[in-house]
Amino acid sequence: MTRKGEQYDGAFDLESLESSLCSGDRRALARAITLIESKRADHQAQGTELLERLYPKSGHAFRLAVTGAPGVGKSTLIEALGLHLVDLGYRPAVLAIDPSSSNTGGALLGDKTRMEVLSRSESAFIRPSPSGDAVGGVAPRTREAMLLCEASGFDPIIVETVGVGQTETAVAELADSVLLLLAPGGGDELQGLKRGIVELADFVLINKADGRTKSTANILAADYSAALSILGRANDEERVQVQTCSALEGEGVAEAWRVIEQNMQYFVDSGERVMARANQARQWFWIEVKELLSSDIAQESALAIVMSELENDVAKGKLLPVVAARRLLKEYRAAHKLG
Ligand SMILES: Nc1nc2c(ncn2[C@@H]2O[C@H](COP(=O)(O)OP(=O)(O)OP(=O)(O)O)[C@@H](O)[C@H]2O)c(=O)[nH]1
Ligand SMILES: [Mg+2]
Repeated sequence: MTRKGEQYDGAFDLESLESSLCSGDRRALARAITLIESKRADHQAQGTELLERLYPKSGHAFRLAVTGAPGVGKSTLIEALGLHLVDLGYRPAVLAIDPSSSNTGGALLGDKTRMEVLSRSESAFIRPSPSGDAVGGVAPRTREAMLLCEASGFDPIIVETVGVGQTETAVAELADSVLLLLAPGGGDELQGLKRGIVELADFVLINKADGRTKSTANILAADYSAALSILGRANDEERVQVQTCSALEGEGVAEAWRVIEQNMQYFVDSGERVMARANQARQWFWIEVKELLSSDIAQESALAIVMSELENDVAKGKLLPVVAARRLLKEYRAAHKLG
């Protein structure tokens, strides 16, 4: 195959991709994210090379996670917030992690998630990421995508993720601040508290404070404020802020941003960002080590039979998962003569 053919076949010209990306070209950024998300070995190698080159140019944006139950209005809020940010002169990037795609492998995004008005803005970048089967609702390559957005000059980076179980923890590890969005009618109204959100969320926003749900939203906000002031953190500055908004009508969005922005400023001025980046990098390293190790073990053909036997025994309840895992690791070490 000719070199031209290889290019056509999907090889990327890294140098021109890098320079276009760094000049803020949204198409180049989208292509770079496609590259790092690709499962092709040659793309993965190129993707890693690109990330290594861009790593020194990343890390300076504010990383905000927006989490909450399905349908509370995360995408609607992010669109309203994004438009407000553009008005203020920011260049926001939105990475929307779509859980519905885990079975299909492709993003099945509704109109709202596409954030059509915001996506028309030259100053904004929106990218849906299929979450795949990643633990915690964070797409496997969300961290890399975030770095690419930063290198491309986008700031802040907003990550939309559905709050299910472990998500908040996974998201808190990658974001500087976590905004928990709630809405009336969620059934168990104080659900966020139960999931330990006091430790994880920096802001609580009660959405849909409009029309028929306005009064319930206000009651919910008062309940949360009261509960958080009892359960909350020791000093006032660190206490979780509770506000109401209507993402649909754009009410309360600027007010919410004002609080987030203050927090963001403090984050930089106090030197907390430097510490947060160090922690995030450390956590990321261990996540990668675990992923690499488990995929290495899973690909070990000599262990295929042992692995499926152990898995079956675990599924039948005959063997404790932790015992099975230890046994597998022992076999792996023996196969590699690791003592
Ligand atoms: N009344 C009212 N409806 C809203 C508001 N914000 C969002 N909605 C509606 O709530 C529904 C869900 O909104 P989305 O923004 O898609 O919610 P989401 O949290 O992103 O949903 P998922 O991504 O599926 O988890 C849509 O029909 C919105 O129009 C609001 O402030 N007020
Ligand atoms: Mg959404």
